[in-house]
Amino acid sequence: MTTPSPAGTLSFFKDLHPPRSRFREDVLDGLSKPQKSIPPKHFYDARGSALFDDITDTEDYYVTRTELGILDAIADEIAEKAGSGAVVIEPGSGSSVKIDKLLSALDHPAAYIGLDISKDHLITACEDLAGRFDGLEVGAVCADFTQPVALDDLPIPDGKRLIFFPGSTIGNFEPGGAKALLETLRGWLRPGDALLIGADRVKSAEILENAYDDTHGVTAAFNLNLLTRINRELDGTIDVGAFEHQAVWNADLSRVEMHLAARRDIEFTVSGQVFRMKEGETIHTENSHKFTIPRFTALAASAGLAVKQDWSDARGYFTLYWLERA
Ligand code: SAH
Ligand code: AVI
Repeated sequence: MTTPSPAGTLSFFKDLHPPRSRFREDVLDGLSKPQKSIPPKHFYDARGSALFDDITDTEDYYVTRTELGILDAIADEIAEKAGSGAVVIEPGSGSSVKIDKLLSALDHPAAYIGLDISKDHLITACEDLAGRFDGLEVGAVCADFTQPVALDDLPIPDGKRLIFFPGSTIGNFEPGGAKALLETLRGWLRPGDALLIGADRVKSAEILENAYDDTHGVTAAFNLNLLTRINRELDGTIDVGAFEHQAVWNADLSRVEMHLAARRDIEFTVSGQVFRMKEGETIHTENSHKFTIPRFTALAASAGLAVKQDWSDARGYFTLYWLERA
């Protein structure tokens, strides 16, 4: 067993205070719609972030393992393209497992900046990273990347920027939102900078549904934790046991949908507001869009980004794209 390195020191931490009140608004709005829904960014309280990490270790969730395999295979090429002294910025960094591979491959990266909505998880992950990479400047930004984030106001060192957006997090947005997010990321790029982004591919319904309903029930726990979070933070009275996790491949919209389905007729309150659900009615909690290469290329182009290169695994499960301003 390796001994973990002691936590390092951050060169900066900036809290842009993703507003907690949005959680209340989003939940109350979402539960008031005919098809109840809650945006997936609210999965990531401390427990949700830890459960996501556990998902990535399950056999059924092929996504993380596959992307890590591609990163291993292309490490030298990426290092060559990024050049020496790159400044790596990772939105939705989570626990930053993939970043170890990328930073180890790069030639003397100058700095790493992690940006995530899940504050404590972000700080711990970035401090750990600073402990592992001696001499690397590590900054952390707690922000919601669906809102404007002015990178120029942050103490980010000069150097060629490599924005690293792995994990197919882009797939968690509907087409309009995905385009808007890519436009935000494009706004962080200057001429010569690049965006390395991972996007999961279309494949059989069976593989996809198993990936989002793993046999150990970790994804179910991740989904149901949203209700626990509502009870804790929004004074909710939801009987979590009255809900079950569902994952369904929607071929028409090319996405896996996650829902929380009521097992029986149920009534509950959130922040004093009363909600009723019929047996079988669902709360739609996440979309995970899957892309063909041409589809993703077209999405990138719609946001003013050109695919300069792409790499896939042998099974064609997942693709990493190198994008630059078109
Ligand atoms: N990059 C990691 C983690 C993916 S999980 C990987 O590839 O495995 C998605 C991450 O994005 C989580 O850490 C979550 O907290 C973060 N996230 C989700 N929505 C976000 C938002 N709107 N703004 C900032 N971070 C967000
Ligand atoms: C973070 N995101 C890309 C994951 C996904 O695959 O859509 C979140 C997730 N939901 C269930 N399992 C994993």
